[in-house]
Amino acid sequence: MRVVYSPAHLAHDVATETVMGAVIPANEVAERAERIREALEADRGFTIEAPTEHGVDPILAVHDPGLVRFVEEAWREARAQSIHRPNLVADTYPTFRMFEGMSAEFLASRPETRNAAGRAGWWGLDTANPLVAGTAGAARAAVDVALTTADLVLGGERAAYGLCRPPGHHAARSMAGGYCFFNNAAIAAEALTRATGERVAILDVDYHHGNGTQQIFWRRRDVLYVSLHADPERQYPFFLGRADEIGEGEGSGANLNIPLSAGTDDEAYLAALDRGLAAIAETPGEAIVVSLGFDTYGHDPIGDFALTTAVYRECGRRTAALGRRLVILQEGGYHRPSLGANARAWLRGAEGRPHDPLPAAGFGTNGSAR
Ligand code: Q9C
Ligand code: ZN
Repeated sequence: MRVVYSPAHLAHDVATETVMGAVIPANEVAERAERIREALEADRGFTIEAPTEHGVDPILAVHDPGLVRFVEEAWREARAQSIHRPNLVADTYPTFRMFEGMSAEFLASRPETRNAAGRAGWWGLDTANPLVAGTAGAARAAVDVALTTADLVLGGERAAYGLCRPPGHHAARSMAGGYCFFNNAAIAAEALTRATGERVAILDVDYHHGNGTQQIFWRRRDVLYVSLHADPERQYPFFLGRADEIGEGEGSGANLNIPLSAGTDDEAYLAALDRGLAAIAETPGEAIVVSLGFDTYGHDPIGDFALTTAVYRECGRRTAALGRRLVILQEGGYHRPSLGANARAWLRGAEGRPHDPLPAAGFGTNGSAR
């Protein structure tokens, strides 16, 4: 399988994040993508190539120009305002309750704040996406990785994999969040539907609900969004991801959320995946964008599912068995020692190759069976 990767992600070198106010070592780190790259490089069935530049237009096709400007300018602006922190992270967010009773007209007349910390709050969802000097370049490269992967599939590949970092599925049209800046999968899906004139499905198997992707395509019938994720009742992003969110207007029925319980194991997960795949099979169109996360793994530090490495091969196999073309893009997954084996298992499954774990990959007892 052809794999698209850019070393530009290394400059998004975040060191810390916060959990309910407490500073912890960052989960979304460069080592994640490097582990996956190394595992795929060690397998002769994968070839790694660089992305080509696609410019800003495909980003503006799904994102507000203000968000794009914010990501590109924020670091320089913070320095110019004598903010010399290691990360730019907001601490003040404009909850809609702040504006209760104020008209849409009045709110539209409010100027965007020029303060860098204020802007980070305006364009952000949460404190989990620190912005650093290299973030803008990395986020742009991740989009190029996604679009180049889509190009490979448009050019005839049955499946291709884009090693995107930072991830994207929490980023909405006008909002960054959850380690995400630009929504790589949404940008790729938009490019695919424009290029083919056909409907596109997005299958989101990251542990978290892809609130950004859902928001972007909420009223759209030409992009079907199907997501398996931890029930937002107990997990980030808390305010979206419930089963009764089906889309609105033209998009009514083109959004399928499958929330899952803590402890979800291989069997329960495969049953849920079959439901998601059945919904895709009912919708016409040739391309599927897969938002692939491994935070569903049993040892993931921020997830609570119980999946094994072996089941990722079966997930890849069942997804490919739909017979459609797959643009597979990396989202989350934070148990670094297992990431390489898990990605390799999923991608080999998607190619119909046997599960054959790398020896001494350094991961635990979970999932090296067979
Ligand atoms: N600071 C993805 O998997 N909340 N994003 C974590 C700890 C945010 C996960 C709380 C989790 C975002 C792409
Ligand atoms: Zn996730």
